Amino acid sequence: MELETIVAPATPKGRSAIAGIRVSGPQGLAIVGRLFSPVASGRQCQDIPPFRPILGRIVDNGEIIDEVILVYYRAPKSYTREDMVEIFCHGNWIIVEKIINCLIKAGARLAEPGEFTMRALLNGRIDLPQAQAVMSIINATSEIGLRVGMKQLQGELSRQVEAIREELMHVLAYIEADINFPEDVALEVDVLKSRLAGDLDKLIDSIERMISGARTYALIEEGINCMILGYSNVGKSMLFNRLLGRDRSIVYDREATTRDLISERLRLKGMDVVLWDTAGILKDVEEVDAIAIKKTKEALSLAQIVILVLEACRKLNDVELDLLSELSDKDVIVFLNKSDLCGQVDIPMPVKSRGWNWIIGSALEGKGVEDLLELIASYVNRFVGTVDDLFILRKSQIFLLNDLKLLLISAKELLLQNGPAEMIAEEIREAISKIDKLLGRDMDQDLLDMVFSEFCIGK
Ligand SMILES: Nc1nc2c(ncn2[C@@H]2O[C@H](COP(=O)(O)OP(=O)(O)O)[C@@H](O)[C@H]2O)c(=O)[nH]1
Ligand SMILES: [Mg+2]
Repeated sequence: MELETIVAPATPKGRSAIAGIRVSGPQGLAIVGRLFSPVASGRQCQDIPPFRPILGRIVDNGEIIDEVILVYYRAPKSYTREDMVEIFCHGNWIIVEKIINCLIKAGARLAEPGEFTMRALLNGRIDLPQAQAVMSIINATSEIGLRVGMKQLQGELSRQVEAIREELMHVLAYIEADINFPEDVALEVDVLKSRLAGDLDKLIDSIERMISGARTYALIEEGINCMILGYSNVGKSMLFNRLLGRDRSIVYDREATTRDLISERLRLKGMDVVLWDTAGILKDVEEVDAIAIKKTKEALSLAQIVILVLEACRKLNDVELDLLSELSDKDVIVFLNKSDLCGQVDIPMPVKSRGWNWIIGSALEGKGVEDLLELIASYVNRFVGTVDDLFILRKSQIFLLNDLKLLLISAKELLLQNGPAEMIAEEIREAISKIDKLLGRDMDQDLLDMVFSEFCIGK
């Protein structure tokens, strides 16, 4: 069966100078040829030269729909490696829809989301990590996100995964060659085994690095969570409003004013941070206030950065001391608020001893707020790391990497415990098949569907 020719808008719905429409498939040029008439006289659509912009008209039943520029990309030198045509018309959605409808009448089919990129993958021009990079480049919300996308599009992740695959093939070759390690444990075999185990260890390390880099990347795209926490009435909501630069959360001189978790996005040096205002932590409260505090504590596990608000002019109370110890594994910035109320501010001992950064300020007067924003930005940067540490993978692929890691751990243990070579080889073969899935070689349709369902149409 011949592959269908697909069509889709390549630019977003709306008004613009120019809009793009893409056609891909073996019948691409023929289908477009039924509507397109080049302005240069005497030229037939069939002999349109490739890779050159051609001015012409899209005509349907004698009616001129638009004047357009058309570019024909001859297979395999196109985005999909198929014959492709791109039509650039005036950027009015009515025109775009009309042209697409005409192309459908002429024999094309409307593309599914991501179908062009899927074809590029199926035709071997890119692999799965590169296809995902394409989507990330379109969707990135941060400078670093874009750079990671570009790195992955150049094949960086694929190269690293490929290197792991090669290494595993190497290990497999050794194990298969000597499928029965001799019973009279020769010294050489032991040396070989521990060397192979060492190799596996290194691979496990690099897989862990990828998993954590992919998790961090996902967080960057979702927005890094920064949670304001503290006792009641210390000025959390006022500080929250100050950081946002607008009056979002209610500030009131009474306990438990804030009950729901309130979150807002804050753009900080090119990164999205999600800032959370929370209910004040109190002891021995009931009903709705107890629920509010429970919610706050549950949300705490999602926070990458915590801003602990304390009152600059009074000693820590028991609740605050407890809270401090609950935060021991968090990245904490302490904001000593209401410093306008006293002359001298003493930094509480437990804050000093934890080595946390602190800022003396006043939400009321706006003092220390700029410093706090700077500090949050530097925490975000530290959390993000560098472009080299980040990878774009979907959850299902992170699961694949995790399976891969477990297989290698099990292979390593079998190796060290003199397990049967067939079993070790089997684990490694299984691991290699996971890698092929990850690279999109194994064409696991479920995985492909999941990845491409998130694409926009026309890509
Ligand atoms: N003097 C002074 N009062 C403040 C400051 N920040 C907040 N307040 C007051 O403290 C009270 C509680 O503030 P709020 O933001 O609702 O505290 P929350 O319960 O921690 O959210 C309000 O009356 C605020 O006006 C500050 O920096 N200085
Ligand atoms: Mg509040």
